[in-house]
Amino acid sequence: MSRLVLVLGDQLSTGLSALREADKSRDVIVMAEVADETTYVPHHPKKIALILASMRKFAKSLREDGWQILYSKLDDSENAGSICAELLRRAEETGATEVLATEPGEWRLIEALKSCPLKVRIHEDDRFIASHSDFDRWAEGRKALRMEYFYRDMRRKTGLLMQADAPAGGQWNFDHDNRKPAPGSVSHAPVWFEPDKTTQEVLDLVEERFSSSFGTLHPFGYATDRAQALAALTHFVDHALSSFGAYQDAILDENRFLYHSLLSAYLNIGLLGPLEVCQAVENAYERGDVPINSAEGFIRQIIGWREYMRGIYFHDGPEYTQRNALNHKRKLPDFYWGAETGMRCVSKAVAQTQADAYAHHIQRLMVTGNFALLAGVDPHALHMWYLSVYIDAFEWVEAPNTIGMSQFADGGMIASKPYVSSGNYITKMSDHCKRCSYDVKAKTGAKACPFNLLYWHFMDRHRDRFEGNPRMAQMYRTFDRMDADRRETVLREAQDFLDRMDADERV
Ligand code: FAD
Ligand code: DLZ
Ligand code: SF4
Repeated sequence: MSRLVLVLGDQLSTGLSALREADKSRDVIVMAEVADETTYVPHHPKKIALILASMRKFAKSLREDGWQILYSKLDDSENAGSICAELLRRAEETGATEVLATEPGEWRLIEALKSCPLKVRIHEDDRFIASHSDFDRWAEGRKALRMEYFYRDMRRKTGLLMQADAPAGGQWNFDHDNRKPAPGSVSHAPVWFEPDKTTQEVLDLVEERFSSSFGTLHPFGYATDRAQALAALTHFVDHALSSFGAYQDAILDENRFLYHSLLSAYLNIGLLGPLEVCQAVENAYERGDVPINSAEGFIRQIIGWREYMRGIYFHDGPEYTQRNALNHKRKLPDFYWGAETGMRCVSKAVAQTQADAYAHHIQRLMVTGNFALLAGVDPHALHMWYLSVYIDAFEWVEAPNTIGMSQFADGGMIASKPYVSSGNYITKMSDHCKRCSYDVKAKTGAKACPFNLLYWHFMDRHRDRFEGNPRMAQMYRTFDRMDADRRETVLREAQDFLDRMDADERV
């Protein structure tokens, strides 16, 4: 009796655990474009296009490799609309009673597979460096789950940038070399790919079905198969990696990508593997083509942050996305969905997100994330926004970044202090402020940068929680040294700003 082998839209890797378990001569692969997955959040049209085009091309390559595949397109008339319903339909068609699956990257879909009335065997997704048990073992008995220590274990485990037992370059972490402000200009541009026939068909379908969603579909240049993703990796290593480290935290008004790799989506849907990406970076370092701060900084993002975030998501369980330690309840302002705002940094990050389904890490963390945290936006609403609008967003990686790192809504499981800053940080790392309708130097008054006002509002309303945090004590001392009238003015103006924002006035 044949079995069904489920391959999801972010499981496009030939070494997938369910495929390894399957028998090419008798088992049948099921791949399904379904309404439920394309609409559970209002995904950016580019994200839907990336996934559907990559699914179709991956299915073709599996077929050429001799697999039997039952593939459902989104507009097939018999399409049952959800992963479980498609499995049931295919089980009836083939007589299969058993399904081999690879663990999905979201609790929502894991639960759906578990409650699907078929025998579904879920295999761990081992396209990661740390398994669930590796992470649980590491976490056991620790008071704080800090990324840095986890990362060192991952360096030892993979041997990446290791010289015997010691880290290459004599240090584990070169982050202090990776904080250069915005460079005057950037010589590099990412590589884009002309849509082929398959991608064009998907673009037509997505345009017809999802054109009212937030996000611009055209031009579409993301890689949609492994060969293209590998070309994007090579392009990054050859042209951008050497400057990646130094400018990792910089933001430029006129350049959306700086020296970032844009590889996250390809990694997350399985077109690239984390180890091969890190090995390409390590090779460039060993050839002497890139400095240690770039190689280490990049590898840390992948075997450190990426693996750690996944570990936290699965370690903490399905309730993680509901956490709201700071009890923030404000609705997400309309300017996250493209309404006008005078805050140049925010409007540029959102416009870029709308155009490319991409913004780099510091824009996500220190602009849109920082603003939401300062303003007290409901972290779950913000989580749904990040999950919708970014090309690389899947809950296992998006939620810990949003709920934990960016919003401190997990109460400090990931971050030892909230990532909040006034306009100072943004003006140091970017050139936005020169073109803003607000004045970053103004601390009060009609022109005062809202980040400056809201920073103190945040500190004031969370004094009980953070005053005792040694990393924040200095800021409380600064606040307390302010003249009482000035303190009162700042808080009043911050509240006034929030009231106007809540009333949907242009701020
Ligand atoms: P680069 O700057 O070139 O970094 C290299 C790679 O490192 C990335 O491709 C990515 O795989 C990995 N990486 C870097 N930082 C992180 C991180 N914090 N967590 C996990 N991996 C990391 N990343 C996602 O992949 N999906 C998300 O949905 C996502 N949501 C985020 C939400 C918020 C609020 C924040 C602050 C960060 C989020 N990130 C997410 C992490 C990070 O912003 C993106 O991985 C990165 O911007 C992707 O662009 P890039 O490929 O050019 O990355
Ligand atoms: C994100 C996504 C989208 C938009 N569409 C599909 C789809 O039609 N079929 C599919 O198998 N997967 C899709 N995906 C990816 C899934 O949502 C993803 O597997 C889960 O969110 C778990 O990470
Ligand atoms: Fe952003 Fe404030 Fe600078 Fe304007 S002045 S760009 S709001 S940090």
